[in-house]
Amino acid sequence: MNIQEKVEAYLGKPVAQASNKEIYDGLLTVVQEMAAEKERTDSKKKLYYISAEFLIGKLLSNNMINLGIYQEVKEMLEKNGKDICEIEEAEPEPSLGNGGLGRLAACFLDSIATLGLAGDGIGLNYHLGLFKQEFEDHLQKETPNPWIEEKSWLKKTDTVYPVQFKGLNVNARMYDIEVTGYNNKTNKLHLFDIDSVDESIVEDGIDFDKNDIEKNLTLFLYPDDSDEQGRLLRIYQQYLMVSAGAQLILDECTAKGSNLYDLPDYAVIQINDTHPTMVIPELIRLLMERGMDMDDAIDVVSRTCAYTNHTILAEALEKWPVHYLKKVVPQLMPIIEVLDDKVRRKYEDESVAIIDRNDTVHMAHIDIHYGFSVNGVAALHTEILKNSELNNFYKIYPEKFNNKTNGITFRRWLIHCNPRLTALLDETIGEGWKKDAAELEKLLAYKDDDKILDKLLEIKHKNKEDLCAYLRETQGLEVSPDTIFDIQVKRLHEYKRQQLNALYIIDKYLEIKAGKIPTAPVTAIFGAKAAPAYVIAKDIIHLILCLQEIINNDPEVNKYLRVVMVENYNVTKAGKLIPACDISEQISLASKEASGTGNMKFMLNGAVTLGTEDGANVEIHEAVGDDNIFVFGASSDEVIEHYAKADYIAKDYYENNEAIKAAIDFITSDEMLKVGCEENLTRLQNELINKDWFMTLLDFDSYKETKEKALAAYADRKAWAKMALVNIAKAGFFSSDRTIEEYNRDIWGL
Ligand code: B1N
Repeated sequence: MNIQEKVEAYLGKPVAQASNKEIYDGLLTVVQEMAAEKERTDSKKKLYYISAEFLIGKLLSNNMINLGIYQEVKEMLEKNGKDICEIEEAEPEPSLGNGGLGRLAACFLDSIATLGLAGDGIGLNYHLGLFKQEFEDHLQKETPNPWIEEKSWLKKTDTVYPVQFKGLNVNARMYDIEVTGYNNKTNKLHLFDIDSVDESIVEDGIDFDKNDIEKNLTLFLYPDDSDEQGRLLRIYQQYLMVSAGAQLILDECTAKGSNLYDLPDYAVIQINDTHPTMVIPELIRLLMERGMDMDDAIDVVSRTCAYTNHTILAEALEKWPVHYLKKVVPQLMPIIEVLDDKVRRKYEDESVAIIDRNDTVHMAHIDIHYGFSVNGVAALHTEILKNSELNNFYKIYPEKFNNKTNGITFRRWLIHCNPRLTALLDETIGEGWKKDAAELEKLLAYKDDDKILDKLLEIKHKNKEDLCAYLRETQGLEVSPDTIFDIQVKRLHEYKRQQLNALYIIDKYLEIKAGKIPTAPVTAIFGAKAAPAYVIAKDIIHLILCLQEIINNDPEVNKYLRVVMVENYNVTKAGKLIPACDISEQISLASKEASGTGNMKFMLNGAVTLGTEDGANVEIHEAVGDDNIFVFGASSDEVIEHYAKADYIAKDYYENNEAIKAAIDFITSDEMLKVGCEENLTRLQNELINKDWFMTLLDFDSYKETKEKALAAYADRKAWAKMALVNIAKAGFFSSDRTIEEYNRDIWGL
């Protein structure tokens, strides 16, 4: 049977007569069957990538690309009067992640399968995922995001593991999602869940009874943790994931013949940030339950687990009070105490202890002492870990530390999201780059080829037209593809400095009002969700939405400047925004963005970066050279020194810099208060003048100057196209296939 026949056998009617939703269900079934046929069975050692987040995005098209049937299906649909893009619309997006960390896990699963490695994901099946963002009165409102339908990629299995909390026993059931490799075998993403979870307890936005664990355990990803109940719930979630995951790992390894003393020959566990850290004491506990003595168990586990650090932000490094752990998972505390005791006996240094003097457990410290590898996610980040943040650990275990610069899967972030550019690459440099991303460099040979440069500009313009149509349909926003698309999309956080971009926009607005007409019209596009309890982040969203209202409705200004805040930014929207971008805003305070991966996606799609020397921007800068990137701002060394000396005073900048003062004053101007909310705007203004922990004002002048340069450079279309070409050609290093090859070579040994 060909694909059409298979789909029609499922539907019981011709494709031409079926609805988009029915066709989607039919294709899902066919793809699932094909994926299952390619399941891997032959490996002794397997990687388990354990993560609280897997931001996998919609799966239909990517699976079809990986299975090699995308083109065939697209043509079959066309023949039947259907459009594959409309079929894609019928698929709900699973929202099982916040941002980069979760998306990285998804890119890694794709690359692991593509490289033919045996590696499965372990995570949680959040019914309502991360909240859905809606804008109301220029404010973010959170609503549930149900994504699991009658027919879905989740396969319910009969695998169930008992998980014990204090005073509560639950059964963790495993659901599987097939992970297809590009022209290769299929791995699995295992998501655990409990049957008793009840979506009907959610009321009024995303509020629910935080005490009713049996009903709420896997409802949401990272429920509001601004109160103790929320934080306890997070521990419940983490333990459900690691306990069920650890039981699965031990069962699979024993089934393959492991006697458990040789566990490291059968399994390697990559711990994605500290959220799954309890897998270490839990494995030790389970091995002891199966008869191993404690020292052996600790040794076996320490040779099986490896840890990835994704941030140096203090507030993101998890620390749990002992009394929280005792309330939820008392069985782990005696083990954690022994782990701490061993560390204290060996090292005098209080700063490397696991349980500190305030009875707080430092999760990252467990990972570093009792794992065999510690990696950062970009060269600069790893250097900062070694030389400052984790220096005391680096001195003890220099051999454990290594860098693995992040990467992205080109299947999703080029082949699927930018078919026009994909076709141009295929025509000019062949298709080899799809398997070996380094081959993109062949494009450099066309650097002075006017025909290719024109084509690049034409593709970008068409992608911008598509985005304009999408913004019109989805949000009723009118923007012109003939303006410069300047895009900043990522989670909202003060260190990422969306507020710096917003201050620039105010400055520009005031200039235009004063009669200074810009050389080129710009559309400033944002997309960002703020954590529900992160007040200042939500205030920044409010500021941007107010600016959108004021600027877009001002006929004097909107010819030259428009602001777009995309609602509910997610993987699907990223796929539409990134191919249409001219300038990629990567403007975090140097030293704070561990890596960034959006920066890589934009580069790959021919955008030019405007960025600080932070995270992987540093490596992008090295790859493309000074002429093909716009770099500004204080260096990470300077920033680290400011923090050490505590000598950055925002107010000095406010008082001594006219442009800064005018922009900040505008936040609570009459115009703003007419559309916005005084409480939010005043709070944000105060924060910027009196605190500004992420040094927005420090970099304002240099940001403005460099951004003006970038906007001016855009006018020379040929020169700009050349910059785009170099960015695409040099993006090969940022393929997650390269990253995964390095993980395997240095850490996993599969
Ligand atoms: O991980 C990404 C990096 O590219 C980003 O630079 C980094 O910010 C991101 C607590 C996090 N670090 N830490 C988190 C996520 C959820 C949470 O509850 C921390 N996310 C990152 C991939 O390496």
